[in-house]
Amino acid sequence: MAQKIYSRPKSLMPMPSGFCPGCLHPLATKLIADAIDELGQNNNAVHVLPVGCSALNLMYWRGDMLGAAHGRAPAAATGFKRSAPDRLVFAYQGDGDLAAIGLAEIMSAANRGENFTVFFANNSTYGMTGGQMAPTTLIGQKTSTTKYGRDAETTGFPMRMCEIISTLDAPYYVARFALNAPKGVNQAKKGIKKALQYQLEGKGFTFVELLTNCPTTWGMTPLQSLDYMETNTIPYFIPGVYKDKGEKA
Ligand SMILES: Cc1ncc(C[n+]2csc(CCOP(=O)(O)OP(=O)(O)O)c2C)c(N)n1
Ligand code: SF4
Ligand SMILES: [Mg+2]
Repeated sequence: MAQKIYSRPKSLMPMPSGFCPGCLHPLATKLIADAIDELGQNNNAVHVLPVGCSALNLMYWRGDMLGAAHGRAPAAATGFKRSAPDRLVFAYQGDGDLAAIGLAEIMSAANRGENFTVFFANNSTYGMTGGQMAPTTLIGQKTSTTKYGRDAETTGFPMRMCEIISTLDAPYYVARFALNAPKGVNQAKKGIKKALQYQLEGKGFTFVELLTNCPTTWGMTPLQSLDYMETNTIPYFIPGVYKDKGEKA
């Protein structure tokens, strides 16, 4: 007898995807939507949209959304959450958005311990605008603005946002997961749900980095991009839970 093994999360609309083939943004979005369903929050969640490919969720998200200017999602989320503390508020930002133009906003919101959740899709490039170097671009990674590979002498080193944010006193939960293989996807699913649960309990700022890809601007097939993540991205951006105040040491 046929058995149903998959259902579309309630928070996602029945639309064909506009993301490039093999992009991990839709998987990240689905994991967030699954967690929101499991927590029974699909009518209560507010998705703060940034600028970048993650903002394509504008077409797929069924629930309430709030648009923010480039990098300003944590500031917009702060205002919304403070005025409507019972809503489940999350921002879903790319690395150009969060670690470049929005660096001050994410650091300040984390440092204040604002009670919302930030999901950070780190694909080590500015995907939407054509694959320019981001603060998270790896040393040696070729982008449209680092034709010979990123060079630390002229552009510095890739920023590790989980490590930086976890040094602050206020954040309650800080973790990084890689979405290129099933093990990391399963861990991410649990971490995403945990972060949202902590927010519902009023614990404060929660931050989940999701290592993703951009096969289109990386100039790779989807499978090559997953291998690139395994051999290049993951050794530098080491997955793990960097802070969890709910777990006693
Ligand atoms: C104020 C402002 N500056 C620049 C841009 C152009 N812009 C649009 S998306 C983007 C980069 C997004 O990169 P990232 O946040 O890493 O998201 P990705 O597309 O890689 O998921 C930039 C610079 C803009 N829309 N607004
Ligand atoms: S440009 Fe990159 S990040 Fe944007 S949808 Fe395509 S593969 Fe995904
Ligand atoms: Mg990016």
